[in-house]
Amino acid sequence: MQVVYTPKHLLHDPATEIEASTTHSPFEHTGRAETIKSALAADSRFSFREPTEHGTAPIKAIHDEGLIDFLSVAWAEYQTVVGDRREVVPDFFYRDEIRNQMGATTEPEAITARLGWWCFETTTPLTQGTYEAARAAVDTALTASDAVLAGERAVYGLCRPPGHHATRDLYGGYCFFNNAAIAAHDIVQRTGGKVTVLDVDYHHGNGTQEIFYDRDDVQYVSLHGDPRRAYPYFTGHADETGTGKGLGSTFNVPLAKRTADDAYISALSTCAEKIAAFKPTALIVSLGLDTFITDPIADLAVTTEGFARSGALLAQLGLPTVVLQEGGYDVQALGRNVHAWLTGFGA
Ligand code: OKP
Ligand code: ZN
Repeated sequence: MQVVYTPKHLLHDPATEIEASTTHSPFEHTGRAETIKSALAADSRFSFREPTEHGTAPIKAIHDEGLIDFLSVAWAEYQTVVGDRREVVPDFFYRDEIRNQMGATTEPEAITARLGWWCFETTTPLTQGTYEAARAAVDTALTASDAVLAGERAVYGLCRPPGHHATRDLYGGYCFFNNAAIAAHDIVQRTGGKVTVLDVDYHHGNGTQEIFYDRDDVQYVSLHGDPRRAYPYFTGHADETGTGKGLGSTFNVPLAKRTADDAYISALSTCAEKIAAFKPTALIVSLGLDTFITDPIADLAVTTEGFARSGALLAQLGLPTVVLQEGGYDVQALGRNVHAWLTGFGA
């Protein structure tokens, strides 16, 4: 199996994360992608290639151009206004209710205000090289989908930073650009066929869901920790099924705490049936390994064997498949778990 990887992810390198009412070292760090790379490089069934540059047009097809412009200048502009900061985090999040009775507003001018305009939470710092790393993650996803459109059965894009929490207009949840959504839309544009994004990360992919919520050419299927207890809290409930012509093209399966292999595989089989019924021409998997039994920020109980079974089950769909890296924070086990999933699929 081809693996698309670039060391440019190292350019996104925050030292701290503001989460759970404290500041600590980030769960989403450079070592994650490096350990996955090493685990796959040790198996000759995987061959590595670098992403090619795809420019901003495929990103503009999914995200507000203002978000791209902001991310390209934000870190540097903040330094000139606030002073030397290794990482940049908003201290004021814009919410419509702040202007109740006063009418809508537009993007403000001050960099400190723009941060809170484009970002939705505190755990996603901007660093000096964040924009370049996020652009490279998009190129990684698009290069993987290029290879699948050129005839590869399945290709793995080692995207970092991840993407599935980024909405059309907002970044957050360790995500800046929605790598999977950008690749899905690109495949639809180029083939005229339908695409499914299957999101198996522990966290609901609120961004991917929002981007495709009213569309009938991209199906979004997700199984994740129930948002009644799990981040991102406000999306991912079973009754969210799409809107307008997209009604029925979103399918959410919230999972109970400590869900283990057998129950997980059974839920995944239900998802596979939904995918088969949609009849997509290609499948994108948002692959998060934070459903793992010892993941430090999640509470499911899937094992390495469960990941191998997941890959094998999805391979049975027989679809051209682009697998894109999202979360997974037990770094001791992460390489082994990605390897198990991909070899289960059939590396
Ligand atoms: C990104 B991905 C709650 C922790 C939430 C942010 C999680 C972002 C996950 N105490 N922190 O979906 O793996
Ligand atoms: Zn996650």
